[in-house]
Amino acid sequence: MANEGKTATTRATGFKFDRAPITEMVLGHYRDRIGVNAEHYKWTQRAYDISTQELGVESQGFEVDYPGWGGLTFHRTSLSPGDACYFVNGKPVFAIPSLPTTIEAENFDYIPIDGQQKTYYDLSNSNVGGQYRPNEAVDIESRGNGGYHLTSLEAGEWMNYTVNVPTAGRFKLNINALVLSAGGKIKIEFDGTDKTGEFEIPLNGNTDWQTITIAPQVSLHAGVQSMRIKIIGTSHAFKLDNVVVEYLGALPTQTITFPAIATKSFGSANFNPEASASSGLPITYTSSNTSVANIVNGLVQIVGVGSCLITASQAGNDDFAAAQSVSRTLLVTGTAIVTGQQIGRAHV
Ligand SMILES: [Ca+2]
Ligand SMILES: [Ca+2]
Repeated sequence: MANEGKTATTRATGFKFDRAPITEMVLGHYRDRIGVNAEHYKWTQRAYDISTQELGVESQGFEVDYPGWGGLTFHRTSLSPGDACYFVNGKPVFAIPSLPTTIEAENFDYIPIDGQQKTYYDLSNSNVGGQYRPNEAVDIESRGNGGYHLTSLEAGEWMNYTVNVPTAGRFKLNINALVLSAGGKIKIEFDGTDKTGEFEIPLNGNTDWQTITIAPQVSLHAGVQSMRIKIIGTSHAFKLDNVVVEYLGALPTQTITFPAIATKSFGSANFNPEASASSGLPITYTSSNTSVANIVNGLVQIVGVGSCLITASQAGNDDFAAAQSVSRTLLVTGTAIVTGQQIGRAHV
């Protein structure tokens, strides 16, 4: 029974609004793909915000696959309203590149409507090179070897590429560029986070196409995400063929230190179990028995007599892998006589 436990009924258990996720796809369409005025989708946004807050849309992940579930926030960010593709005979072929790989600069995301401010931002309205994607504004020239590159790169322009990172890790970013003059700069963001800083492309006397490392090591989280190339500094300072992403290795590990928890008496105040992660990132606690203890605002709240396991977790981020969780036993002694006074004390 491969599908046992994966029925809609099971997935909907505990949901306040079992159709809430549908707002996600609608919002993604109007806000990110079409780009209508915020006034026109404010109630959809409101419904989405509330359902996210109430249901934890992100945390449901693959377990819930109503139509539209995760279409925006799980698989995409609002920075990727278009689709990853390359073109054959003028027609888009949709495919999301998986890192590590080489991303051809001319294969920026495609959206069937005007891509300005959605999948790219280009300061000249036409494709001044006229090649490959003649109806879009990004400027593309032919290399003469069957390949293409971006030209007429001006300060303020950007191109977005939807990419997949199957495994979080450390990567090296290189570009293949033809340097024309000094002062050209490039920056690459992943999911809106600057990963390279403003890299100034050196005028090093090499007048041929060359590979230039713009970031010796960046950390990327796993998942489909936006890779956005931003052009800064001097305009028309270089032409761009591609971005070569190399895999360097896994993210650094982190460990959790979690001291034993002293025996508590029923009625003790909320307390911090004082686990810590070697990364310095915040710890998340869970309780194995919520009739003995709950977690409230990061503190353990004793609600009954008995024992339970308090588990400390750290899910990792762009810079650290998830830590191995550590559990400690919490023993609560005393008599669980529910009086007004004890209820009050238990919530101190
Ligand atoms: Ca242009
Ligand atoms: Ca341009």
